[in-house]
Amino acid sequence: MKIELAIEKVKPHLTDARFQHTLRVAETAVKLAEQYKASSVKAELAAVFHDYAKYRPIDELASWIKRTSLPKDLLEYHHELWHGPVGSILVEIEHGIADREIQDAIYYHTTGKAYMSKLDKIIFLADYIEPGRKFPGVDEVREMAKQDLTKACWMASRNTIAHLMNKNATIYPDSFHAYNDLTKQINGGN
Ligand code: DGI
Ligand code: FE
Ligand code: FE
Repeated sequence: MKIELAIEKVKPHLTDARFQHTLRVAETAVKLAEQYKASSVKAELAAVFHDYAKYRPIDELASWIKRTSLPKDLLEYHHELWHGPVGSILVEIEHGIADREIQDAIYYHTTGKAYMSKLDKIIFLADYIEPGRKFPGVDEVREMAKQDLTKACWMASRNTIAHLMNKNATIYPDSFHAYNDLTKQINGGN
């Protein structure tokens, strides 16, 4: 799908603020793809659709999880975690985007996972460091993103888990799997 059409398809599903965020994630993802030699075409398309399902009603998201092969344990965790996995399915059903790499990057953009591909890392990181984000510590991650994709993802994963733990939130297993795997990748250790 051409990027202009993708943007047109996504816009009505998002608030204006979320649409602006999406455009910034796309711009950031393209830069990271160029820098780290991934497909900027796939990065841009995945970024444009990454929050596609964000504003579906909670019961519709739950219904997609129940009716498809998505893991049922998602239902035991916060509904914020559902828009990535459901979005990865809806882009295919509603827009014919049947590209596993793009769909995985959409699927895992919130939590990450073990063994993230380069495209998974780019979307995960772009969502975290896009210029509108103001998380504590984000500038450090932005700096690291210029040097080392994996280390920057590790910092984003660590910051997100630490933030969630400070709020006494539950953490989805994939978030821990991402952190553990990225830690091994940067340390080579355990
Ligand atoms: O959709 P966005 O707001 O652009 O960003 P996102 O998809 O990365 O994150 C949505 C929210 O999900 C954000 O507030 C952080 C939160 N989150 C990420 N991992 C976990 C999580 N929330 C819980 N409860 N558990 C997690 O493992
Ligand atoms: Fe999201
Ligand atoms: Fe996002």
